[in-house]
Amino acid sequence: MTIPLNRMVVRKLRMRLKNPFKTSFGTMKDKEFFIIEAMDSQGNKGYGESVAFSIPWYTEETVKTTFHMIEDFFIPILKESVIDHPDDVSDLFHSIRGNNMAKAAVEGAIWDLYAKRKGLSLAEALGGEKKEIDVGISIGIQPTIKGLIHTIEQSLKEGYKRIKLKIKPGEDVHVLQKVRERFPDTPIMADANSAYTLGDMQQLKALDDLNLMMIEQPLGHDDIVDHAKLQNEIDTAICLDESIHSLDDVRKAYELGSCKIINLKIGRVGGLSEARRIHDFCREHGIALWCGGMLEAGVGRAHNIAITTLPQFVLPGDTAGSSKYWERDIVKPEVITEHGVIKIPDKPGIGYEINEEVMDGYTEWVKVYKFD
Ligand code: OSB
Ligand code: MG
Repeated sequence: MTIPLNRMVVRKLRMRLKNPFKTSFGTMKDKEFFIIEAMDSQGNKGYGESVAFSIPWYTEETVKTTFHMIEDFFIPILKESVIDHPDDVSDLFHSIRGNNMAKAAVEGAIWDLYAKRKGLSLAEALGGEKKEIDVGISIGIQPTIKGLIHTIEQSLKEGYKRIKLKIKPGEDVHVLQKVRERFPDTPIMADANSAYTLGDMQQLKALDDLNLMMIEQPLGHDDIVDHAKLQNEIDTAICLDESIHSLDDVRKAYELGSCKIINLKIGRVGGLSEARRIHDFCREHGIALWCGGMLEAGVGRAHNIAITTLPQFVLPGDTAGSSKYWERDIVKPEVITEHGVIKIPDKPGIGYEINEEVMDGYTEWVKVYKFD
């Protein structure tokens, strides 16, 4: 049945993170993003959230390119099209190269709208069956090792199922050795955000001795060849993040042996439909998946939670509760992690309401696009 789109709304928000988040590429204090609303002729509303950062240091997209793509390409395409199923959206956007995060923000709103129209939770609409999901925590680079160890202790007390530590050259082996001494058996992994090359083999081999669950994206953001060489040299599983933009990238990485694990981010792969296709491939080929995070507010967080209910998400993700990131989140109830577990909401769509009052407080501007 056709989804009769009546209008779309693009809302620009800016939220201050509770704590600045430091990675190998830089430190983030504020999150700027868009909430996309898709409304049908009955007044049902679906929501998506964009995840590109203000500066293109994770991938090439930015907050400004997101808006340019959505306003100048994706909304005009939708105005001229008939959509029967959210899977149609990624097909319609296929003629536009790249810009996956912009595509995903719009597609996500239509997935939520579709699920609400069907009276299904987004998790159910995607085919997910888990009633709760395990979550880990991603800890940014800390000023001192003592502070880092304290943060890890706190996180373990709160029940997070695994600890991910950001690393960069110079703040890697000696830090992780100290952490390992203090937490010999804790599931710990490291994320380098592309900060190394094969020339850093000595550090990479030293990391290999620390019994890490995995090393995430040690090498180039656009590389899968050197990662395959590295995976041949080390026992620790490599997990790819930045290099995976599509099912085709997953297939090639699998064929080359570039990784054993994939961090799936809905925005990076262009939306939930492609995420589901990747999930199915990984299930068939025994590649372990987990859902990464982009410091999302509640809407993006809800989408991550929904996709994680699919069965091949076998490792804890980075989607912690709202209170790790925000003084107040834009959804009600906020996303709550208890004992390292998030319970899947069973209401239609994303399963969280928009807290309009809170969202208005973070809104810089709103633009409405009528579909008549
Ligand atoms: O590489 O997974 C990453 C945050 C910003 C940019 C890139 C990454 C991250 C995280 C944190 O690791 C994920 C989260 O807690 O949302
Ligand atoms: Mg990463």
